Amino acid sequence: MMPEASTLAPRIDHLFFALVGLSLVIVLLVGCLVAGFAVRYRRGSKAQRGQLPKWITRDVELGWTAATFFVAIFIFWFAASMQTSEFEIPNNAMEIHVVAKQWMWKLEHADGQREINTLHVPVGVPVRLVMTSQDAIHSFFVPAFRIKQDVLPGRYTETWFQATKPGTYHLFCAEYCGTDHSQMTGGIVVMPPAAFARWSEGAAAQGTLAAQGAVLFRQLGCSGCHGKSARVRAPSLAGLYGTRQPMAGGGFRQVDEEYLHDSIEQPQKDIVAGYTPVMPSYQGIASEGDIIRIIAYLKTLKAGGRQ
Ligand code: HEC
Ligand SMILES: [Cu+2]
Repeated sequence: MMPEASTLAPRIDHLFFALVGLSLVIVLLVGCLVAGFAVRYRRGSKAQRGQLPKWITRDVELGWTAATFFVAIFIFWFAASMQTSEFEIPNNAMEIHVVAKQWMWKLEHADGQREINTLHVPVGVPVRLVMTSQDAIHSFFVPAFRIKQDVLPGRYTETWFQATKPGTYHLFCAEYCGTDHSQMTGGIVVMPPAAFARWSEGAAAQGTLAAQGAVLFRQLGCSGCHGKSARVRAPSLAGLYGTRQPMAGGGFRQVDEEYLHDSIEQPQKDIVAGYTPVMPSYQGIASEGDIIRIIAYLKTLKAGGRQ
C-alpha cells in the first residue's frame, strides 16, 4: 500500500476503507435481494403474486425509508466532518511559499532558502503551503501525505501537512498544464529535526524573505507613498495583516495573503475607504516571487512601527 507519511494519511485511509466497507454491505444486501427475488418470481414459478404480505404495513414502509435516509446523512456527516477539520491550519505552522510554473515547482522557505522541485521539511512539524501559479492551473499532489490542492494564477491557495516519517516522497502536478505536465514532478524530503536544522544553516546568505521584501518595498517605490515621510496620502501598512479593512464601496475585507497580493497587482479592485485610488498596478512589474517577499515583509510590520 501507499505509505502513510502524514498525520492526515491514516485518517483519510480510515475514511476511505470505512466508506468502501459500508458501500459493500449495501451492495451485498441489495444484490442478494435482487438475486433472491429474480429466482423466486421467475416466470412460471408458483410464488404468490397478488396481495402484499400482511406484515408490510405503512409503518414498515416509513421505517425503512427513514432508516435509509439516516444512513445517507450519517455517511455525509462522517466524510464531511473529517474533511472540514482538515481546513484548520495550526497557528504555529512553518510557512513555505510555492510558485508553480510550466513546468517546475519553486519552493521558498521563510528564512530565504530557495529550492526547485525538491522541498526539505522537518518531521513532526506542521507545514503550511501558500501557493500560486505564474501561468496555467497546476495542482500540488503528494500521495504519501494524502494532500492535493489546485494552484491557480492570480490567487493564493493553501494546504498543510505534518510529516510523520523521515524519507523522500513523490510530488506530482495533478492538473494537466501543457506539454511537459508529466515531467512536473519533484520530491518532499522529510528529515529528522537536527538534520533539517543543519540543512537550513546553509541559507541565510541572501537574508530572509522578509528582508528581501524590505529591499523590494523601497526599490519598487512602495515606501514613497506608504512610508512615514510620504507626501501622498496612503494607508499605513504597519500591523495591517490579520485585520479587517473597511472598503470604499462598503463592507469589509479580511487582510490575508490573498488580499495583500490583490492590493499589489490589482489596486483598483478593492479601494480602502477614505483614500483616492492612485496606487499603480504592479502586475508585470513585481513577479510572483517579489510579491511573496513583499508580503513576508508586510507581515513583520507591527502596528505603530516604521516602514
Ligand atoms: C502612488 C502611491 C502608491 C504607491 C507607489 C503604492 N501604493 Fe499602495 N496604496 C496607495 C493608496 C492611495 C492606497 C489606498 C487606496 C487603495 O486601496 O488603492 C494603497 C493601498 C495599498 C494596500 C491596501 C492597504 C489597506 O489598508 O488595505 C496595500 C497592501 C498596498 N497599497 C501595498 C503597496 C505596495 C506593496 C506597493 C509597492 C509594490 C504600493 N502599495 C505602492 C498608494 C500607493
Ligand atoms: Cu503543472
